[in-house]
Parts: sequence; C-alpha cells; structure tokens
Amino acid sequence: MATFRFVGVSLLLVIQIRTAFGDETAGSFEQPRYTIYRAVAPVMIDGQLDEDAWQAAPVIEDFHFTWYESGVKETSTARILWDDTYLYVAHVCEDAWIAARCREHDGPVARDDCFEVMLAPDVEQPNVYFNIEWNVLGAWVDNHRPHGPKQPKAHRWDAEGVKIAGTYEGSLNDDTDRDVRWTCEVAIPFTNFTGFAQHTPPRPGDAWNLNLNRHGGDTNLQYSQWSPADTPRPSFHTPHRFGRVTFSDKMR
Ligand SMILES: [Ca+2]
Ligand SMILES: [Ca+2]
Ligand SMILES: [Ca+2]
Repeated sequence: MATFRFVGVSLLLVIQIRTAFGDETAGSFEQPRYTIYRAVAPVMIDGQLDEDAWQAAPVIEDFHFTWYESGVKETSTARILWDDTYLYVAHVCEDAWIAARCREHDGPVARDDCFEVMLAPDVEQPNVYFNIEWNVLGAWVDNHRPHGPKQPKAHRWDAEGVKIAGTYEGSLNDDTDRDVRWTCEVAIPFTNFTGFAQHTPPRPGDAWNLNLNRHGGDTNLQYSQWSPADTPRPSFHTPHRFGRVTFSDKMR
C-alpha cells in the first residue's frame, strides 16, 4: 500500500512538472508587434531611405539569430509603411561581405545575401501566406503557400508591380575586403492580396501576420529574423510564429 502511494505521488509530481513546463514553453513566445503608419509623402523606390516617411517610421531592430552556431552576428534594421497602393518595406543590413549575383526573377536569390518578407494577410487564416525574397540587385523570388508550409511544393505565384531598389557600401562579391552595409527599399502593391486580405488596401486597424528574414552570402552565412521560428533546423516557413502588424491611418 505504501509503495502504491509513493508511485501515485510520483506520477502526480511528474504530471505537475510537465504541466508547468508546458505552460512555460507555450508562454515563452511573445509575438512581436509593429504598427505600420501611413507614409506622409510619396516614397521614391531608389534604395535611399531619406524620405521623411522613413525617418518617421518605427524601427525594427531586434532580429533574432534563431539557429546561431558561430560567426559574426551582423545586425539588421527594418521599417514598414503603407499607403493606398503599396506596402513598403525598407531594411539596412550591416554586412562585411556582401554577395549578390542573381539578376533574374525566381532565380537563385537565396544563394545571395538576401532579405525576405513573409506575410499572411488574414489573421483568421494564418497558414495562407506569401513570401517575397530579394537581393541588393533588386532580383526577387516570390511564392504563395495557400495550404500552409507542409505542402510539398510552393504554389507558383508572380507578384505584380513589385518595385525593389538597393544600394550598398563596399565591394560586391569580393570577400577579400570588408564591406559596410546594404540597403533595400521595396514597394509591394496591395492588389496582389485581393481576396486574401480582409480589405485591399487595408483599413486602419486591420492586422496581418508578417515576418522579416535575412540569410545567405558566401562568407559568414547567418540566419536572422524578426520573429523567431521554433524549428530545430533553419526554416523560415513557420507562419504560426510570424509577428503581428497593424495598419494605422496615422502619420508620424
Ligand atoms: Ca527612397
Ligand atoms: Ca553577407
Ligand atoms: Ca566585399
């Protein structure tokens, strides 16, 4: 009888510990949030972030090196804006070794230093998402996952009207020296998400799930992202871990 009681108490303890651990694990992910303000004036897509609108936009600077093993953690900053036509994304990537060779649409951009926006335009359908990934030369890859990340193949999707411009300080594809940074300015027409977003263009207060990812390059290849994924190996395709952005009609 005494043995039975001991086992019973032990099982109870195990259950309590597991419950506590599970709660802690579930609570450890805090979805990052960002307010997308309206651009106060037109944004010229030229790779220069000198518009007043960019200066006024909040800065995302807490990029996570989710699968870090070794090497230099090069920092990134990003900002997002919108107007009635476009979602704008801008980023600055500190980079001592900038690589970019791909110039064609849907080419091997992922081998270059590249930056990506993943977006799920309807928070009620978080597994329905899109990704656009570009390099400093303005080449991009675009894909649509209408059934979540586990489908075997990305659905062919060509975003229309995307504008990308990049600038860099340093030497491209020459890792014998040290570069400084590369910057891109991107405009994505909202019409690409008609039928997927609640409203196109969004209405103030609308929310999307979104993530920003960076990786690639020849030297010091790293993976970093705004909202950290939860996979053991590098994979940005974790829409359940995207951040949350809310469109505001305010101008800062
Ligand atoms: Ca500009
Ligand atoms: Ca690099
Ligand atoms: Ca270089």
